[in-house]
Amino acid sequence: MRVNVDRVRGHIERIAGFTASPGEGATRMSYSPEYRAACEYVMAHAAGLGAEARLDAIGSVRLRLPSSDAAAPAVLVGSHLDSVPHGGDLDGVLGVVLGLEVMEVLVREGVRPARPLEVIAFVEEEGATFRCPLAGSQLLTGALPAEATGELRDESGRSLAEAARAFACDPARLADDRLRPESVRAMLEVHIEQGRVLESAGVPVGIVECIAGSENHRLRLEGRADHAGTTPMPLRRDALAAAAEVVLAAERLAGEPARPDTVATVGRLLCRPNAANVVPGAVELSLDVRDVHAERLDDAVATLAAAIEAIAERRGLRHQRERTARSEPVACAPVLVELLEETARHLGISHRRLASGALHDAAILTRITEAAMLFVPSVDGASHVPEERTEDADIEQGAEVLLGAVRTLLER
Ligand code: HGY
Ligand code: MN
Ligand code: MN
Ligand code: MN
Repeated sequence: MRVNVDRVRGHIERIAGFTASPGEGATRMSYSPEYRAACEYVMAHAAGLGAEARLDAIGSVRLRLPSSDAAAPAVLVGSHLDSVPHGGDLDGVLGVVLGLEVMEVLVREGVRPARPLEVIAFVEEEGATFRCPLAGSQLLTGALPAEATGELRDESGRSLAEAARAFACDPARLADDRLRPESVRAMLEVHIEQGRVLESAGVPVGIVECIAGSENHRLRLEGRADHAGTTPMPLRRDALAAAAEVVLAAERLAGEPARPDTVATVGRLLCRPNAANVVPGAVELSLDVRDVHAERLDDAVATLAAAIEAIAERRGLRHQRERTARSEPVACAPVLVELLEETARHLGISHRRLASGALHDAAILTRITEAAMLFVPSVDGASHVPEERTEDADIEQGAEVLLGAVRTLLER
């Protein structure tokens, strides 16, 4: 039996309706009412298929298809349901609904696999609430200690543990839900590419060889708020002017030819007091630096830190920089990369290898099991925006490769 792309598109459209910004993209923050609605939708569908469907200790969705050996290490298919603010309908959601679709095909075929198939939607993948990308998969694999649930806090100061408890989950039971090497056979994640490589190559399926690592920092620049009319320019300690130099320093550094895989972004900036006639006294900004090579990532962060120091010094500002997250660049499991290639070849589906500049839960799962990723093309490379789109034909081909690879892993 083949995947049913209309069923997949139906799931995507239903989940797209669970947003705090209707008509302006997907805004589905972890633990929000929209997030709950999306979780309940996929859990209800999986339960209808006869799968066990639940929220785990920290609010990730866990869908488990019964097998002839319930204790055997499971094949995981996962991604995420949380979004960035005003994001697209496919980022993360595609990987979850394709896991659900694979489950549905197997159930409709009457297959009782030799080992469990578990579909997971990891909570807080984007890090848009607690400023720590991949928080859910890091907590579930032990990449982050359980104590971090009490330390990660949102803008209101609420901890991830408090948010999970308010979501009727029990973070104290995290150990029971941990993903361990002995309980996992392999993990596959299907995701939109969010770039332009596949579209420009005219190839429907990407097989990811390596996933970039990243460092996230919170930088606070403190100068002096002053009257915008009476403060002479040479006497100012303008925190926003300094922040502007930092933004340009990050852009220049990452654009150096010697750093072909480095990217750096200042995506958030808070200015105080943020009034037109007051020289900005303090600015808080986010730094997101990435590379597929760990030593280059380290060098880029160190170079940028030195540039920030020099800017603050020259302008007489105080500054505090705090690292809020780090995920290491990883290689996907070669044996799974080959399995995905073999499956695509067998299906006659055109494919190519590529790197991922985006972070993914699969990168965290490489710590405890063989993990790999499939990409499908993003129209015009658009992602993290409402215009995010992928053609049905590409979704269908990616889903067929996933189904074929999962069938193999369930029986091996
Ligand atoms: O930021 C990322 O790379 C991913 O979308 N969380
Ligand atoms: Mn994303
Ligand atoms: Mn994603
Ligand atoms: Mn991902």
